[in-house]
Amino acid sequence: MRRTGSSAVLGVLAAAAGVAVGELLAAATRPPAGPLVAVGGAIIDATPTPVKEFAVRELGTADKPVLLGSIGVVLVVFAAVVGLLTARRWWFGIVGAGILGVAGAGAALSRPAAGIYDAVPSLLAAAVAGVLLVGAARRVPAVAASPAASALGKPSRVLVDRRAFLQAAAVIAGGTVAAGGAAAVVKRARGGAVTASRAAIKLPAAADPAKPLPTGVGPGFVTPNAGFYRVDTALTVPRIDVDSWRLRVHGMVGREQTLSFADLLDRPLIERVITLNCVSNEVGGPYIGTARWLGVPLAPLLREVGIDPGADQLVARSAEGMTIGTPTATVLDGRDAMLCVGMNGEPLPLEHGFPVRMLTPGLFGYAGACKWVTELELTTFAEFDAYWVRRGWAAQAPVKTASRIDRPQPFAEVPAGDATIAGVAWAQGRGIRTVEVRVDDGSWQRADLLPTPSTDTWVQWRLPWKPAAGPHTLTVRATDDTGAVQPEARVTPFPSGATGWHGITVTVT
Ligand SMILES: Nc1nc2c(c(=O)[nH]1)N[C@H]1C(S)=C(S)[C@@H](COP(=O)(O)O)O[C@H]1N2
Ligand SMILES: [Mo]
Repeated sequence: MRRTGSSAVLGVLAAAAGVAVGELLAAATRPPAGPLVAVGGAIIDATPTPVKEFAVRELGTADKPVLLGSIGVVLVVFAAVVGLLTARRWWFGIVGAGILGVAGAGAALSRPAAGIYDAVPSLLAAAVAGVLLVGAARRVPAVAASPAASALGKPSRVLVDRRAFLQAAAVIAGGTVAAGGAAAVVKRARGGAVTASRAAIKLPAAADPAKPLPTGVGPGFVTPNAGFYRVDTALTVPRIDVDSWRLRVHGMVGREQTLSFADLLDRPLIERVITLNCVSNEVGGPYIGTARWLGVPLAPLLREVGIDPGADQLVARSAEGMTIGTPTATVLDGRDAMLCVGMNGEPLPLEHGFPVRMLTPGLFGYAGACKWVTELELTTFAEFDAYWVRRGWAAQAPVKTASRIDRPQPFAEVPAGDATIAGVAWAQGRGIRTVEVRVDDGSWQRADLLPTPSTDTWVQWRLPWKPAAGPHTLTVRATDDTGAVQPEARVTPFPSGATGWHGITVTVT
């Protein structure tokens, strides 16, 4: 059998075995230090903003599997080439594995909250891959050059013993499957423990509950947890043990304070229906949802620790190293900024920040809604740029007045007769005064607004429509309660949120 093919395969198998062992060690000790997750996280943090915007827009939540898959492809190609080279010079195997080890260890050490020990899984992965590859190359030596080829004067093909190759490949593949399987089992057990502790949580009733939704609220006003959009940089969902979770409140404060989950639940809780949306949402996009949130009001908690009057920024830090900066004045201005522990009647789902996330009504998520929060630091905007601000996004990020058509769907075929155009509009904090819809080049018609519990949520609207047959363009615009009309001019989500009217075309048949 030909040496090129066999040595490429041995290279890939050795790399896979190394990664599997590294992942196993990380899974059992420090999950974020796993070579794949560490490299993926480092790539996400280093990705230029336009590329990240593209990924969020085009891939949505598939961005993470796509990233991990791409890392896998690069690794396979690299390992195959190293395998080929090692068949010629054994030390190529050591150099190749070393490069991977340094890359993985560097990535792991660059992760927020990393300790020196986080380099170990990647270094172990490299050691295992290097030893296996060099060992396999020795056990599967070249046996002969293909005589037929040399007789014809072609460059000779080097052959290896098929049996020796299959044996070496089977041993490495078996080890990979065993280590990979064990890593999966350990990860699952850890995840299962967190899921179980979440399920065991009994959230207290709110001291200040949300009023029942006003009658006349339409279906879909509250977004179910399973359908709530998710946007974050976490390649794997952080799994936080609620018993050892702590929130440290520090920085420019009178008295630093550390709270446990039980401490939070001991405080009077509020419950509010609030709409959250993402600055990356395109006009008409899906990154918006409304939930009934249960949590601790933030303003009284901050007043207790004593805020230095100069501290104009509250920086929330999360377990996996996100930083989100919120103007202190915004948190204290009377709105329901809160530390959420519950979402729609259950503990926060893991994806939405379990056990605790921040929420600031009226601000885009990246400026007020840190998930998996573990630290609140009082500081200044002059002193510290939060994660997205460092990448060029606006430091001040109030939501923009916007509206969306949900019914009919774009390009739908609408039967002639009585139809309804419907959707949502939002301007959290300000409230929506009117929503208008235009059919083709007609005049703006006022839509009916359905009731809302407060100005912190979206507003559902609808407009009866008796369409004539043929294609039609529908456009919507909202006016908020300050009288400001949603701007027509289209701007991109970067750096402070998209603007522009949402328009769709439909065909009436
Ligand atoms: N820890 C952490 N918190 C985060 C983010 C993140 O990447 N990491 N993303 C923010 C952004 S950009 C948004 S829009 C909201 C989304 O919250 P959701 O995923 O619960 O809908 O979370 C915010 N909080
Ligand atoms: Mo966002």
